[in-house]
Amino acid sequence: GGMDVLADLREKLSPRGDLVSPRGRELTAAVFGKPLTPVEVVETICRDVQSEGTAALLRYTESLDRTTLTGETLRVPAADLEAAHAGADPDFLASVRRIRDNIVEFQTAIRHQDVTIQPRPGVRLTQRYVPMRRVGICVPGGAAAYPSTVLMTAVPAQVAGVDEIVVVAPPTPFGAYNKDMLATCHELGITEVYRCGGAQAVAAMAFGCNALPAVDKIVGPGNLFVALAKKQVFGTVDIDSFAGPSEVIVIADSTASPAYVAADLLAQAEHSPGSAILITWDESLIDSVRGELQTQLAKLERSDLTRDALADFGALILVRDSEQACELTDSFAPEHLHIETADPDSQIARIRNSGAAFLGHHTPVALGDYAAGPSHVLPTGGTCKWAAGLSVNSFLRSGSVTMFSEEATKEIAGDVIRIAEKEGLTAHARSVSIRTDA
Ligand code: HSO
Ligand code: ZN
Repeated sequence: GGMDVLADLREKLSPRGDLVSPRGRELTAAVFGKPLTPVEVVETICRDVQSEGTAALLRYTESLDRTTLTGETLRVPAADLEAAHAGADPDFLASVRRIRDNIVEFQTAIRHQDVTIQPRPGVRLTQRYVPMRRVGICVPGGAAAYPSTVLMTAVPAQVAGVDEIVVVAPPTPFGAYNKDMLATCHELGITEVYRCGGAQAVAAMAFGCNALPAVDKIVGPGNLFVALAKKQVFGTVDIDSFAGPSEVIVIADSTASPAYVAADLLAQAEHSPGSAILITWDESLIDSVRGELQTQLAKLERSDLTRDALADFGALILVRDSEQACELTDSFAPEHLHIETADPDSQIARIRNSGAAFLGHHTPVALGDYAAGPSHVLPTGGTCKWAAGLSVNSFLRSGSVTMFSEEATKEIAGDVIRIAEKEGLTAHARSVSIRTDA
């Protein structure tokens, strides 16, 4: 049944599973002189970077990323950022600016505002939201270049009012040497970009070193090593969610276009690894989507990678009705949910768990990936049951502010003293009575 298929997929997609390529395993075995599990690799790297700082960061960049850098060349020079921007396609930069405006508009609207109440005369209670001072953004650079990730992480941080934004990207053509990514950084006014990735970059940002001063929070996607490293340093710094492969569930009915649905599934599988699941109660849609997948796959640029991802992490699931589709979706708790039905509002109302939802036949997930306004950094692996997608509010820390007048303190004193005495904390009681006992 659909439930079992989804449970199997969840297991396979879990970042605890072995998602390291054979090449990756060989490389780490060579670097560490013995085969280590991904968790052991990450623990070792974090420990070394914490104790040796810049030297370990550069050493791992050399052995794992095959790039020799120094404390100076680790950071992308301002001239390179300017040159990338000057040489960028003007239409690309215009898109970047329009997208930035979309993100700013949405993130500004949802930004938490300070709340103050005066429940009684002389009592003022505030919850205030303070931006973090310095945050680090991981931009991937393995399988594809992601200027969109710079937009979807840095702009929410800027709207929050973060002072210093650091970008790290692995020293690869898709990463720190990618002109579009660098041009995007420059367009957004980001000046601190470092050529490092993997667990070593996460460890450096968490513990800080001469070449890369520590941040308060680390966000952004990455491979399994980045994800495990973020988990490892949580507590030293804050992190966003623990990101695994990207996922979509498409719920569709007979009003859906098989060609659209297939295109939406392929867009997710293209992330490779990416998981793409169709749930429908229309049997004929399963067949027509299967046919469309074959036709469209043949024409794709990344057709082999995408076909493999579909084979490993794809599913077409037939259910009884809309009700069952919603139940299954809720239990899987997908990162992305796309509802291509006659009345998507009726389904979304019955689904609690999804990182981001896209409603209707004209709202492909790619709109959200690139341009709509909500961030595309979302909780994967079923973690949207308790985690939220990245937003401006991810970069704010809340704190309370309390102020009582003398009168108001006298009014509440009896309750405080009574409870303090029950707890045996007489100094607490005394700190109140010293003010109120005439
Ligand atoms: N779907 C990815 C984001 C992305 N797609 C970036 C294309 N570029 C995770 O939400
Ligand atoms: Zn995507």
